[in-house]
Amino acid sequence: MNLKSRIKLIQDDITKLNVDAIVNAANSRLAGGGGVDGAIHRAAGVELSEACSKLNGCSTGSSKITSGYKLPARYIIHTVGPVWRGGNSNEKQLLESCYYTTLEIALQNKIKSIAFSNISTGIYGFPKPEAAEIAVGTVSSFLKINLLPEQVFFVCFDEQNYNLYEEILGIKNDDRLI
Ligand code: AR6
Repeated sequence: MNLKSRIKLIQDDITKLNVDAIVNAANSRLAGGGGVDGAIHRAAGVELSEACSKLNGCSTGSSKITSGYKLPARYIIHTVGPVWRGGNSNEKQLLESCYYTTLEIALQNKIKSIAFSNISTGIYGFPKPEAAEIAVGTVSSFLKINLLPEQVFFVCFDEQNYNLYEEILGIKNDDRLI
């Protein structure tokens, strides 16, 4: 499968997706919160909070895996994005590390399909254009040298992110999935 057919763009609620793993934009305590994290915790149920509380947190730029519990997805990979502090606090490298460490965990767990939320681009304030470039660049480099995951979905909730990814990925309107 060529690189282009392994990457898909969708505009949807990530909690609804029937994929092997979804990627949560978590905080370092893995304590649940607002945004996509809140939506995932609500949809997965209380067992997710119990599992997260046993993981000893997760540092910024790192990722940890749990079961998906009540979600259609089998796994959740929780990654902790950087808070945007103006751009001189290693934010770009840390965001790249979120995507990379998540993909490494996906590979170790033989995950075939994975859906990423737009890490750090909500409450954490990372500029969306730069975040989208980092997401697509890191995922593309990883897929070029690894057979798994076979399929990566970028899941955009807001129109601005969707349009940015559409442009970076060079997707025409007719290629839209929804
Ligand atoms: N499905 C897909 N994407 C979503 C959904 C959803 N249901 N809901 C929101 N988004 P954010 P962050 C998008 O704020 O910036 C939490 O409190 C949203 O449009 O969820 O990494 C955590 O506990 C945005 O583009 O994550 C942390 O404390 C993207 O998800 C903190 O927020 C990420 O926005 C993490 O902040």
